[in-house]
Amino acid sequence: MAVEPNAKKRKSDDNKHSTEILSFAGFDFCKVLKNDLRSKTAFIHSQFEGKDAVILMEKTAFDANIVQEMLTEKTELVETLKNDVYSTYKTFPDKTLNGMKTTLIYPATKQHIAKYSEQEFHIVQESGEDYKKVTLPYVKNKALSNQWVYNILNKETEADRIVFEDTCPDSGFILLPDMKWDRKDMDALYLQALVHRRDILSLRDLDQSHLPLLKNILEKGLSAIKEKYGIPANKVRSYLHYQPSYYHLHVHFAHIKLDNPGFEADRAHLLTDVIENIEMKSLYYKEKTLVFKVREDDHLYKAFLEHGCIQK
Ligand code: G7M
Repeated sequence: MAVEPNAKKRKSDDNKHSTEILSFAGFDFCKVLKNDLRSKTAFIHSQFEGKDAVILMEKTAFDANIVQEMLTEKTELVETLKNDVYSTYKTFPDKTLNGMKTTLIYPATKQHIAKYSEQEFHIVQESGEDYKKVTLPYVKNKALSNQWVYNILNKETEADRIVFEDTCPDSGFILLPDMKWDRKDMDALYLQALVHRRDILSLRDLDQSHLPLLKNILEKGLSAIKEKYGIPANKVRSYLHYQPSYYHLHVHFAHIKLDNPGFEADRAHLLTDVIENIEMKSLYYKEKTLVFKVREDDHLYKAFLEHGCIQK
């Protein structure tokens, strides 16, 4: 891991709760949790000031606007193969053109470390009864904290990133870029709509009483994206995750070109389908058996095993 000299920290402007870390000085490497070759992301367990950290280092896509700047003497080439008209090179562009994206989770919990570790997944079929008996107690006791969501809703963090807000306490929401989006590459557009209501944990809680909320998010979310980024509704996927990582209702809005593992059939539920299913049957998501995949060392998997709800 690259470690810059001189640990420097400064108070972040838009986050009252934390300091901004300016280099990796002071971070102790523990282990590579996962090396994802497809997304070119390394997931690293580290420690800083005695507390666990998870670092996600991602090699980002090219910004078409700066490719031209790379074709100068500032980019060093080291030949690795030459054959007839073909040659390959290790390429070292100027560091201003060669940034990576880092996501730091600090202090990280054991669940964060487990979430980003390489491991086996299992398919679970969760009936409405299983949800009440197994999943709900897990959500209440073991799920990841929603504090980051509340910080956004309270305008304590990321306030300058808000793209749209409907302040209605029942059907309102905040729309803002997902942490994973660099906000530059429009083909990778990725936003989250976080509802103001704090009593809806997930898709499982939704019924006909929530239709105004869901329709509002769909309609105003898409029109805000069109207005701010010029991307029309027919280029945007809107969906919910089940299981989500965070149990506070939120809707994903992503460009259809975005290649994201979050679209898998055992996780993504299109918002338009959700609305229509509930319109046909109010208790659809309370009764339906929902299928999802779960990590082997997730507490939820262990809870399903203990209740004998997993087919092996
Ligand atoms: O799987 P689930 O539906 O719970 O997805 C949650 C989404 O929230 C993911 O796509 C995350 O990248 C995104 N996200 C998570 N955190 C902690 C943050 C955050 O602090 N800020 C923003 N803007 N997005 C986040």
